[in-house]
Amino acid sequence: MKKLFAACIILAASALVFTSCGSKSDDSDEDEESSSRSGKKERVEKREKDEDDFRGSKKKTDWIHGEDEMASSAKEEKALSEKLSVGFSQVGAESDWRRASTKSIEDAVAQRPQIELTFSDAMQKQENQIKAIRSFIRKKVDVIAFSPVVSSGFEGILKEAGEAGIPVVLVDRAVDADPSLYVSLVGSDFTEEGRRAARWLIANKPAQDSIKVIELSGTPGSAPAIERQKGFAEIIESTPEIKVVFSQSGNFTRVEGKRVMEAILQTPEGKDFDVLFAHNDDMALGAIEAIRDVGKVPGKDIIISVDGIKDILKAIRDGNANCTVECNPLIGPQLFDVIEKVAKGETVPARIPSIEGVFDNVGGFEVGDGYESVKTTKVTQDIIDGRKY
Ligand code: GYE
Repeated sequence: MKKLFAACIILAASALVFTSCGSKSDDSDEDEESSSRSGKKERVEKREKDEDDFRGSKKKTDWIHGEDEMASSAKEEKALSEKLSVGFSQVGAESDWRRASTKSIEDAVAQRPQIELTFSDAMQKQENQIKAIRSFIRKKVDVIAFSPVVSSGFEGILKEAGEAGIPVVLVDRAVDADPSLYVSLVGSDFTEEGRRAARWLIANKPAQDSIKVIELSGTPGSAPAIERQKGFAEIIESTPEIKVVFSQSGNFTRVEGKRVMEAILQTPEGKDFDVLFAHNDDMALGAIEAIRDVGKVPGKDIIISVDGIKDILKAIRDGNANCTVECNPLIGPQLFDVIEKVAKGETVPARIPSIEGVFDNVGGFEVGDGYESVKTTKVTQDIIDGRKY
């Protein structure tokens, strides 16, 4: 709880209007009146109430912002009443990708004064996320957005949001629930990312009869872990010499990636691996440390991962890793475009994909799906310098 509170403070300090830490007291009065909020009058009433909530929450964080909430003039009152309140529940801060995604959301909000964001960090726990979403419903925000920690188990809370008339936009990860329970999913195609990783491997595989792959998978039950594994398996299926000999979760973090790899490297099968496929760069970077620690040379075996963070691009440049399939975390602007449309009642596509490439130490390999051509980009210093995360 302390940690969670600390995370909340950090986020609040970075200029977000922070009104929920998913704390117990925040969630105790869930049966507050649920409103349909369809009519204009209700909307206005709700906004007026939001205004009060907003001022109330501001009071709570006053010592951080050093603002005088009593100073709001009639003009400011009006501006507040026109705000669009959004509740966003983030997975956590487990990877560089995730931190870049949070930053992108903060930056997008900073550009849009009309957005009043309530940000909550789930610290990789679904229960925290459900609590946060419930508190957004209670607050009667205009739109709820969240990046689900895992795929299953969200039906109930999505139904609660639906009953309260609050549209939900999914960010980055999908849920295993009736699609009518949310309006759109803004994010990457993880299955295709897994396929791209496998296509790259097939194009660059060592000439030997048996190729042993270690797979470091992401958070169990999360959409990127399930789908990257599926896409990778689908493509290597037709190349019988490629075999996944270990598939273990490193929970998308560097620390766990390293720990799991250390254990695998102690097994006879793991010791002689040929390829590491990590579901994200952070786990690959942890594994590279583990490989070094046992006196092996990273880069001798093939290392492929997903995300495209600066640190892995450097590792590719230095010959310590081979390929990263890009997954774009900078979806803040795209997300708030969608949210604003949804709030206006406009129709938005059910699926909004991010545009992504693939980086390696060679360049020019075709890793597309046969319909769309995707050629790998060789990592250069300019690319590393231009990377924001
Ligand atoms: O690949 C990983 C992160 O959901 C796409 O989550 C995201 C994944 C990303 O922690 O680094």
